[in-house]
Amino acid sequence: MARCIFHIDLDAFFVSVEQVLNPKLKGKPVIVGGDPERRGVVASASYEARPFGIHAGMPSSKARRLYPQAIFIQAHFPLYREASAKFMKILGYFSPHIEPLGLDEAYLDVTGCEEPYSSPRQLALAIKERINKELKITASVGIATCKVVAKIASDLCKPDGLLEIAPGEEQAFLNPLPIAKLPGVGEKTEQSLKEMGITTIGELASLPLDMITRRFGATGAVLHSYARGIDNREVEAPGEAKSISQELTFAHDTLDRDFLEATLHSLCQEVCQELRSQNKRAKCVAIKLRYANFKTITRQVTLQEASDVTQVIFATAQQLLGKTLVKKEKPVRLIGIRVSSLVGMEKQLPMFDHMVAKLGHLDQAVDKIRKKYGPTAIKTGDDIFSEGS
Ligand code: DCP
Ligand code: CA
Repeated sequence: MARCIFHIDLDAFFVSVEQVLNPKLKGKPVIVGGDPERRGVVASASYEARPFGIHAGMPSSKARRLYPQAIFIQAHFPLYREASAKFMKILGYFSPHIEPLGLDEAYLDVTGCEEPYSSPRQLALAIKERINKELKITASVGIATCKVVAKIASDLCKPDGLLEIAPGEEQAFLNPLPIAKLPGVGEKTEQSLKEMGITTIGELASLPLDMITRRFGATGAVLHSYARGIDNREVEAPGEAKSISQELTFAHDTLDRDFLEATLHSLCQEVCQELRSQNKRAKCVAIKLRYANFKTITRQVTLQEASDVTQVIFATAQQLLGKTLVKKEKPVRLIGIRVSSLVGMEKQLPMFDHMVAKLGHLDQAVDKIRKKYGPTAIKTGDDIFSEGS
């Protein structure tokens, strides 16, 4: 299933916070930053000041030369931090998968979170509306199947914008854009690329990979895949574990479906026990199969609600396995399970499903006994089922 990633960025953030406190500043050329007399730099410029060439990072003295009538304000960081905390909290109502970038930007993975909205676009509008209502600040949202395209989209639709790049449209969207729009292309890389005759993202995408890696090394390979709209990075809070996985290579390749399921079950148990010991739940479940000819495939699905319940994770993995095996009748040499998009307990909604809650209590009891008496001390009904089948 294609992912649905939002990049949300508040417009002229420092300026917008100042305008909320002093509404007389609204609609005016406002510049927040260091003192022009003291070699300060511009931190944020209102959209009314930007046509004069004023932008963040420029010396304030230069900004004043370009636009003497502009209103200069010193930065008030505690106010911006307070607004930032409110912003991130709002995003948390819409998806547990938030990756903040600085104070006023974040990625949000909303795959499977659209409910009760009719589309990602409606969800994005609801987020924008909520930010506007609570913070009185406009935000711009880019929607795409990956982070890099979502980020470029939000940048292009500023201010107060919403730009959705449909799955499959990534390359066509990126092709005509100047390479400087690609995150990771700074002034130096832009210059080097221009020397190679590359000015657009499409031109970079169509170059052979080895030509780019010879010139820019591993960074070049990353930029090349971004230029093609390929970015597998997950949305994750900094410092959080990416995923938990277990896999097993068989002594003999097998086609035995029951044996594969039983193995998958025991791998799920190990992974879920690890999840619970880290106080985490997983939103994504993936299985991996390597066939006798070493061809390896993965299949992934996003759960409605994050879970650490063995039976829930196993049932999902089992379905993925079933779908995969229907299509391929080739002997399998390795099977694996990976859970990702991990969320902490504090971000969890209460468990509404009574049955799932009960299974969760059972897991906790089993964990306790296994911790005390070893992994084979207790068997649950589904263990016995796996063995017997
Ligand atoms: N910032 C800064 N110095 C910079 C760039 C940014 O102090 N060189 C601060 C001030 C900005 C905030 O970070 O308000 C967010 O940076 P952005 O690049 O997102 O800029 P803005 O939010 O001001 O404008 P935009 O509407 O383009 O997002
Ligand atoms: Ca911003």
